[in-house]
Amino acid sequence: MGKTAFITGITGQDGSYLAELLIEKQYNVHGLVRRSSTFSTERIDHIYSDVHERGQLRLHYGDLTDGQALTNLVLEIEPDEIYNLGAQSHVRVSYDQPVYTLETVGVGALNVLEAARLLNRRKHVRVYQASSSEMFGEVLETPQRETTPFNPQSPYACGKVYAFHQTVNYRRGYDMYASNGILFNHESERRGETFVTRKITRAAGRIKAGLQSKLYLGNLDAKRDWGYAKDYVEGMWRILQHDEADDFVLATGRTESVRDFCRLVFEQLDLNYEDYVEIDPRYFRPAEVDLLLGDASKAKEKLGWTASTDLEELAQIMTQHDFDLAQREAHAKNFVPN
Ligand code: NAP
Ligand code: G4F
Repeated sequence: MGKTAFITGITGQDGSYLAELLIEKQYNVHGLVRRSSTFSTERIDHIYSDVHERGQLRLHYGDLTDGQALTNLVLEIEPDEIYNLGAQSHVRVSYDQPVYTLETVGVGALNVLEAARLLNRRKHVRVYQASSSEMFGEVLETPQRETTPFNPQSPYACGKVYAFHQTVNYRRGYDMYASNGILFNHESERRGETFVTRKITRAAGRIKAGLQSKLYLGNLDAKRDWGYAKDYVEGMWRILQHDEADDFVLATGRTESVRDFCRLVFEQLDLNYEDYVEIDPRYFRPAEVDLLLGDASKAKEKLGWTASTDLEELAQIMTQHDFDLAQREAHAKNFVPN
């Protein structure tokens, strides 16, 4: 029988790709989903219908902030591996909802570690914590690596630093297998539409299809190290297969600005971004992270992991996907039933 994994955040971008990967690897996958008045399982519905009969994917209602229910669930499922991907993951929103963000990102991670500690008394479990390059904030060293000091710039990043240290503390204090993946930005056609890359590819596709005329953005000069989410979930899995728990940076080693990404995407649709992009100060942040650039040489050496999709390819995948989507939208809009 395959291993059992428990994924928090399974309905998100990374959770959906990770569930696919683990199912391919014959895992039994359990996922935590929040109850909401409309379904939030769009990214995993196709997996559920494919493997439903085999019972390889099971979803459970819960919330990272409800530690008691989370512990009950973990003790019932008895996973071999826990991937804690659940979070209020939007940096800009974390300024509007700082306490809630800290509850999910910080205390939520602690709830997962506590549940794992209790399970660990009767069964060995490995925990992956979704740490973030945002923890480097106003960077103190470039490129950023595992030894670079953290200097967080947002409530979200402060929560991630807290969760990072708790993960290390549980590893040391309770001799648990608990690892941090310090992941730089990774995107895809499943990226939430309010993150900047997807906002750009969605808008460019809609502009090309005649559905939209302008794209309003904030700081175009911020630079990010952007990779493809599918490559990064493979890295998460490799982190938990390593013989000992440790912390790893996953990144591409290349940084580009938001402006560069706009240019790349609009050019693929034979458009000039300067004709469509306008600045709206509402999208500026109280404090900005100006530059992220990761050094993933430890992951390459110890895990054999590298990011295999470059930025041009990533932009192409997302732009094509979102142009197709916009064309379907345009078609549906113009469809007049008999
Ligand atoms: P995402 O698409 O925003 O997904 C977040 C997931 O967390 C969703 O499934 C969401 O559920 C769930 N969630 C939110 N609040 C929750 C709560 N209180 N209890 C339980 N689940 C909750 O994020 P992502 O891009 O896949 O990122 C995955 C993780 O990696 C996050 O922890 C993020 O902070 C971290 N990270 C991401 C990146 C990146 O570039 N993508 C880089 C570094 C680290 P709903 O569907 O119900 O909203
Ligand atoms: O796409 P973003 O919102 O991603 P950000 O803030 O880098 O955070 C993402 O990556 C982190 C890893 O480093 C994750 F931990 C986190 O969960 C999330 O996945 O913004 C990227 C940059 C920022 O500098 C922002 O100021 O784009 C700039 N930007 C410019 N205009 C915008 C916009 N960002 C958004 N979301 N929307 C805009 O209109």
